[in-house]
Amino acid sequence: MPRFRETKVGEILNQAVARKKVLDRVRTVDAAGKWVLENASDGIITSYDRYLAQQPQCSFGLTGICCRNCVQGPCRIFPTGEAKSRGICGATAYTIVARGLARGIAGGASSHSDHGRHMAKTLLEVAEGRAPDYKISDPAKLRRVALKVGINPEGKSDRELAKEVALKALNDYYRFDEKPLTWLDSYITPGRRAKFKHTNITPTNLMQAITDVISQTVMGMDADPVNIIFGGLKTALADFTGMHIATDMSDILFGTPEPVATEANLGVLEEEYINVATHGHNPTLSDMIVEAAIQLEPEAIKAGAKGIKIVGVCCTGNELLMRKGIPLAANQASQELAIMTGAVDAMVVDVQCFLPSLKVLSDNYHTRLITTAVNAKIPTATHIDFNEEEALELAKDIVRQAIEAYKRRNKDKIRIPKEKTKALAGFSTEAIEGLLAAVNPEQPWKVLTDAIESGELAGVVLFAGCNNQKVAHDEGHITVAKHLAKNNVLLLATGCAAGALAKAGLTTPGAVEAYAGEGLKSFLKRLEEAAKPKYGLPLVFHQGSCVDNVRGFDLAVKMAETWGIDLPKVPFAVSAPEDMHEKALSIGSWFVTMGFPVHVGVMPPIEGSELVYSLATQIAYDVFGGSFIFDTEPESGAKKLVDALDYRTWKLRIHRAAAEKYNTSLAVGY
Ligand code: BF8
Ligand code: SF4
Repeated sequence: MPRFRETKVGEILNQAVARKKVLDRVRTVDAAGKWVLENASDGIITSYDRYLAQQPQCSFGLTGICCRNCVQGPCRIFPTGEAKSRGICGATAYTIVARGLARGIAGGASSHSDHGRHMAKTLLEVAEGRAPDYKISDPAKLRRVALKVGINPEGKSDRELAKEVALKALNDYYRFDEKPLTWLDSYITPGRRAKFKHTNITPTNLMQAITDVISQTVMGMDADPVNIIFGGLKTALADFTGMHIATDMSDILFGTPEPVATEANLGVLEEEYINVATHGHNPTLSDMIVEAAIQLEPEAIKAGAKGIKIVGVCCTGNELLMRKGIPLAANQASQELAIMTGAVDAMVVDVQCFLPSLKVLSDNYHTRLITTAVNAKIPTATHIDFNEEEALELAKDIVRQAIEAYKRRNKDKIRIPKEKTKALAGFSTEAIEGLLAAVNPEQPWKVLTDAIESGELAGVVLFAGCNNQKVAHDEGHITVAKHLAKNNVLLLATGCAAGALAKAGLTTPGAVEAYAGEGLKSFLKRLEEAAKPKYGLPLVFHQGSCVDNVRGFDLAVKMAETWGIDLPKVPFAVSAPEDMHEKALSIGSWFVTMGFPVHVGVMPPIEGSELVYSLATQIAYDVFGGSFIFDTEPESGAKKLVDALDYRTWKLRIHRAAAEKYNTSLAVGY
């Protein structure tokens, strides 16, 4: 039976103290960002200022005990007072907190699955000849994915196969046959499959998993917090599915990433060039912008510029960075600062994580803000309805808007910081396998698992997630990464975490020398000597955008398969030191159900219920083998991650010794 220990109030993080600390904090540790805020702000209000203006934030909202699920609300829960301790309908704190969390997961799952469906639809359009500007760039990946999801590629042309794969992916969204989702079932371990079946959280229809949890949490429905949270976890597994579809389709269309070298931070903007910032998540738009910029170079030169420079912001920036070596200008919290350099001629956004304030901000400059998605518009911004059938023409329209804006530049307002760093990216799980195979071609992943068993490495940690104004921009990511590197943890990163670490120079070989412990250094050196990678190996392996968290997951599965154990025993953990978006909630939740420790550096609104807090931190561990580690102090969060890895590695070693002694396989009795 799951253990439930009542938490003491004192054990729950003290929000009042945390809040006081964030008010006194520095805004950013990003050198270029700091420079812009100090030298180019001209009194312009940014999210850093708006965060302060919101203080103090409501403690009911902060702890999740405010409900607006019906029009009788808002209801707030007071710990004392008979009538006040329940909402008007009688919902208690644990019901309200659980509902809020489950709905947050549904928000994240909607975003990722929307993204995945768009990519699958694009692949279908390519296969049917309806998206002439795109192609199947990676037929080998297409065949790998086909085999993985149970499609026989034999004797089929790339387009025939692409159609079949795309339809099978889309089928995960719409079917009603009550079978587990293909893109979940094909990638998880047998142990996880059994666990999800046993706990009744296997989703069978991606869209339904999202609508089910919304229906489960409306007024007058489920009041049982455990049942609600399990509904949320089912939705989180649907999120995983949408993310894996997104990554697979993107690799097929645009290529599986291979290591590339480029630069990161606001210093990548160049005054003599027309700067186009691509921002959002969907590579179908940003990829075409790159192509349009190449074709329109003569028009840019005619306008007086040296050429067109494309830079990335947030996750679409990561997509371009890892596949095309396009420099990354900013992550989530520094997106406004990019415009404040006065050198961005157009910022083009697609979906997710762009700020509505960008328009007000860009009005202070010559910058043209262009929205492109039918479901993501900003009032008074230029809107160009992007679609894959006319992709290149529309991308050219967008780039031409940038050329026009360039002619209206105000030179007095251009203040570009010098700060930028070298950055390596493109470490897909396939690319990492290639590096390991240079050491051991027969059993590449054994190179990694042996290094962990021997104590050379402490384990693997994947950095995920966002920036959050509640903490100093990028500080959490950098602090945790340096601590883990010193403790010989192999580091992977995606999303804004990867952006933060890239801007801080941690995705370079130089950072290995500066920050890695002896074991990590020797491990990376061994790979380098065998594989001779063109750019060397970095301290942190940049794996891509947020949907690419599935790459880290796939890597953990490879480790589990090599050892012959299930995921909760693998020394692999996740850290989101600056979680912000509902997508981060959802990703964290599915990593927990997959059996991993997940460190979270900014408290989600669940402290209002000790029961839900305990579910996330204790019961999850009992049921799934993974759990949340909430810690708002980066150093202390990092220490807990190392402890969690050490515990798993220690157990592995003991069982290895026993297996050798009794000549059994590792997993027996374990
Ligand atoms: O999907 S890490 S702030 S940009 S949600 Fe958003 Fe968070 Fe950044 Fe990418 Ni992910
Ligand atoms: Fe209040 Fe219940 Fe309505 Fe929520 S659902 S707002 S707790 S009455």
